[in-house]
Amino acid sequence: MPIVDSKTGKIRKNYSIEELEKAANYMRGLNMVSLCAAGSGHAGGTMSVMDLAAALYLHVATHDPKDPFWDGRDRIIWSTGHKAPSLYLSLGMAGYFDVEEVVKLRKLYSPFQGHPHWLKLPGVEASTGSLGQGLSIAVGIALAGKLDNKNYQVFALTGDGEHQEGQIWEAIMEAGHYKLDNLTNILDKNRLQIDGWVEEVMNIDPIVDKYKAFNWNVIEIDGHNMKEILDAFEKAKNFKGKPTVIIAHTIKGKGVNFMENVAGWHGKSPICDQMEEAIKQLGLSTTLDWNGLFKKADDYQAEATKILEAKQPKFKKDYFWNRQDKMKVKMDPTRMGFGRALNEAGDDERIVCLGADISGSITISDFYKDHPERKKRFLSMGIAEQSGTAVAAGLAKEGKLSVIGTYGVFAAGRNLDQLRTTVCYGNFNVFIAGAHGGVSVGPDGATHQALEDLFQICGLPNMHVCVPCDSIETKKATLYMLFNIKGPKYLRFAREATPIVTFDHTPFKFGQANIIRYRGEKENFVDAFQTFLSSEYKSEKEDLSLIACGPMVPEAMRAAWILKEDLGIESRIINMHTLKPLDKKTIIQAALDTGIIVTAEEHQVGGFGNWIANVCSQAQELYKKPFILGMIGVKDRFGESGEPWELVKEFEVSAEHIAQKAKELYDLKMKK
Ligand SMILES: Cc1ncc(C[n+]2csc(CCOP(=O)(O)OP(=O)(O)O)c2C)c(N)n1
Repeated sequence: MPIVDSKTGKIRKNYSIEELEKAANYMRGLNMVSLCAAGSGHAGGTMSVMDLAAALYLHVATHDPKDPFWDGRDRIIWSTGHKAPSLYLSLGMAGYFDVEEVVKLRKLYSPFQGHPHWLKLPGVEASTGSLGQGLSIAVGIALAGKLDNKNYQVFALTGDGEHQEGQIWEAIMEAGHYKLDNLTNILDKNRLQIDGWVEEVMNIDPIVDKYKAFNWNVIEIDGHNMKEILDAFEKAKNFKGKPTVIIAHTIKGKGVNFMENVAGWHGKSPICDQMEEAIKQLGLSTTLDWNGLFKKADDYQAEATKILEAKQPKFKKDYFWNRQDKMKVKMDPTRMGFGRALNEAGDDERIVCLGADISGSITISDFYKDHPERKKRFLSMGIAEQSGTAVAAGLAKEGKLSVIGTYGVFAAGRNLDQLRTTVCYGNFNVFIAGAHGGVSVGPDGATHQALEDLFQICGLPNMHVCVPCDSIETKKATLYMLFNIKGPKYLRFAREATPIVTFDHTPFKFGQANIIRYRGEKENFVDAFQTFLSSEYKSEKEDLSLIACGPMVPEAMRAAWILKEDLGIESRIINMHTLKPLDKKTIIQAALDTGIIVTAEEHQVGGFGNWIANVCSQAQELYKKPFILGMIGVKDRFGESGEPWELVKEFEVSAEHIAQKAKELYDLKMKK
């Protein structure tokens, strides 16, 4: 049954095969415009799945766009959350909202998050983005339907790369075991994932035999043939006693010749020329008003910027990065330092790197850049972070220097038990790279923003933790930890380009903080500061201390600039790159010397700050000394989509927020 009026049971709209084909094509065009307006997103997979999406939402599923929570509706779970735009376009076409609204995709405050969030957009059934979880949600909903004797059908959309996650197979086993014939899994088998062909990254075939062995009904179709799609859904609905998987053979990037079957288009959005060409190829040049849609997106962005800027702390001038004629800074993502170090050190035969299908973006593949002979020591694990982590432990046990890396959210959170029991309890020499720490991953949104990883990681006994401040320090930290730390080690770095605030000759001693002092404005930001190893620093009786890690160190330095130039306040900046073991002496000394500590982290507040507070509260030296501590961090809320620098402001972790907090505490000290 198609789209219905839940009150009367009447059909609101029924699409013929031709109309469905036309709708899918139009959705592909709007997808191109929305991705282009967003400046990021996933072109390949959204295009491969569009015919299936159109069929499901406009013809197959029973639902009422005017009553998104109608109990009689079929439930659809977009397990493969990065294909969010295809879901949004389907909902829009079905009538949940004006489909053109989707051009607000991935922008700050938008309901069209980089990955779907069901609490932001009615019609979305579950929040997804961490691959491999959606099919389990669908199993739960199907079980509830059985328990309550409800007639709804449950659909899940999954990817072939996603089938490398162990959890997918747990869900498949559960659905087979419980004979969930109210569940249909649509497998978008476009044969590509991020690192290349699924077959080469981590083969999932023979997938038909595997599903059959797990007690599923299997239907194979051409996922771009609308008649075959509709027939398959009809057969699935009528099949009793087993869940059904529709294995849809598709083409990644379908409809645009330069995107088709090209892995590089997985997580990329078209630039303007490419979008125009795509629209032409889709035959939509005269029907799709992309100029008007762009204006809509720009107007929305202008409004969001206005709201954001109105909330920011204000100072005498604009101290933001590179807004002045002086204090210029160069930017480079910290992740680059990790890649450079692996590239430099990679000849050491003991090093084995494990890929988790995002190898380029986290730079772990730089290990074999210009060194094809090292490829045999780069082992692709597919999208299977948990097993990969335990594999790394096995390699380490046999004397390898194993390095595994993925986004921090998955490296720390998804793998926590593997890290705890296998890596840390066993005290294995495993290097874990937690990439895209903080809000750095911007428009991808909450599911991909590592804001809790330090809570997860720092509490593990035997773990060593380092969060370097720029790409130069990241390289030093990688090399040091790789060769000199024997045991579990976690290096947190970021995706977005952040200021370079050190030199090759700047001291870096693992476990010992650096102290940085602002000396006055210079042409280059980095020259305006002097850096000391903490043991070589003599107190200058500063007014307060700012303790930061990672890319918050440059923010703390900028805060020191603001505090001095705007308010005449002197700050001691402490670059606490090593979180575990912590340089307690330097923290206590800062509290004694300045009486004020402000911690700054690009993380849920406390992941870093609580450790500093913990040291201070247990320091006998501080007994009877007046002392205040404030913390800057994300205030107990999930991340969201937006440009990284917008999010730094939105989540109140900018230099301006540090300076504001520092001033507040300074005023308190002065009152005493
Ligand atoms: C748990 C987890 N690990 C890694 C990622 C990053 N990631 C997003 S999409 C993707 C590849 C997905 O491949 P596939 O399922 O084949 O999707 P398609 O190629 O059809 O887009 C990866 C690794 C993620 N979102 N979740």
